[in-house]
Amino acid sequence: MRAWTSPVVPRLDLEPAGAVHVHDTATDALRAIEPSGSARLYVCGITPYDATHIGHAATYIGFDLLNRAWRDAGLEVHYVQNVTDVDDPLLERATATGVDWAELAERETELFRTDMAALRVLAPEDYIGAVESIPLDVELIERLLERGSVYEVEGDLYFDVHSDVRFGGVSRLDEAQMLEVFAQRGGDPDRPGKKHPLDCVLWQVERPGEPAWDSPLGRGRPGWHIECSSIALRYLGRDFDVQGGGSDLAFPHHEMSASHAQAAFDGLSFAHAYVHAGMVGYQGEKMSKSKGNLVLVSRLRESGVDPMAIRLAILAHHYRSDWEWTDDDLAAASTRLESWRRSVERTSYDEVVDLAGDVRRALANDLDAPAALAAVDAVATRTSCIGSGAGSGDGSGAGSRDGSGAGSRDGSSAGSRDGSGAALLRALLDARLGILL
Ligand code: 5CA
Ligand code: ZN
Repeated sequence: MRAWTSPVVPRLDLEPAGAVHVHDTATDALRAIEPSGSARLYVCGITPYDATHIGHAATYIGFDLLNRAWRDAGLEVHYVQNVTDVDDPLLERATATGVDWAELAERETELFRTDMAALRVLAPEDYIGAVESIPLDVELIERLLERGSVYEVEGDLYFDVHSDVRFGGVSRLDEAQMLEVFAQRGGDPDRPGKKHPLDCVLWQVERPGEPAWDSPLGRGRPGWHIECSSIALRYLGRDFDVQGGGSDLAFPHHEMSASHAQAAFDGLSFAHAYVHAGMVGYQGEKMSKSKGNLVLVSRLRESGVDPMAIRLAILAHHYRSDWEWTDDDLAAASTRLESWRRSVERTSYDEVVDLAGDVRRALANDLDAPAALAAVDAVATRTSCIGSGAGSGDGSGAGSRDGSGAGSRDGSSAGSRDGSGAALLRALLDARLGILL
């Protein structure tokens, strides 16, 4: 599947940055992620039945910080993201609105691409749809069948969660907690005929009125979790660096995806670390397509909001915290963006070199964007005081939106050790925070 056009990341004319530490749900600890060779990142993509909301954007911007941090450390990054372009909620929405499910998926995926490009999120190298990866699912399910991890209930194929001795190791929930969450997130704990309530569907036989594909497993369609196991294994290989998504995916989705892969291959760890973004709420509840309490990125853009203000509003919250979107977030971000744009021409090169150290340290410490923003604010405040005191102009040159000062076409940053830090500052904010001044 086609991804979106990735923005060019300026190379910083500085020593490469150090290792990044991120919180791993499986060990509940900060871990240094030091990939060997190229860094391998998988982030669960959208189910395209409605438009991108601020919660989605926050999750993808959170992982974009990791992608950018790795690149700044001199690593090549292989980033894979899926699109769940066939699944129950998508089919239900299509039926309810009388739209063809495939058209709905394509329309919302295209809108997502436009939103991601506007927010300057780096595109994945491989953007893979659930439908196009069905043959990979079938191959993995056949392997699980050979290993005795699969059984049948009225034609549907189920995964025996206890065939993976490490089941439970990603989310660290106990069985009672798992059971509660499983039912809320698409599971069917009470279906008669299952060996264990937590066992999940791998392949379901064709249902009337639903799309289905021919396969050696019979005509049907895959379950949800196998999609991310098979795509990650095929495109990133075993024991890749980070499996990411929102915290609502830790259980059952990431637990099941990891277990499918681990049951299929002896001694395999699916991912090295499992990283989860917090949930964004709105009007007192988790922002979600099913509840309909959405603030849509596309609608904000249509109303003339600068996408950089949306990105900055999101970056003001730590990726791991749960928070609630309000109009104040956007107002504060717009003020901040203006202040940065006013002060950029007034910064000295040495000042930006120091700032780069602070920004990189903040982001290396579990992607602490709020601390990075505070460091930029401190420089902006200082320079605007100096600037107005010295009468050095109104900073109108700082607002140039073409990014021409941020880096040369080949992506390397310009900078003059004896003078202005404007070019390096633009390049720093662009490369590390995805903010184009
Ligand atoms: N297609 C599956 C993953 S394989 C899926 O969960 N799709 S989704 O459209 O429901 O969510 C896409 C991503 O946004 C997931 O990583 C999810 O965890 C995240 N997400 C959903 N709602 C929120 C929210 N309110 N706040 C933060 N992240 C969210
Ligand atoms: Zn997924």
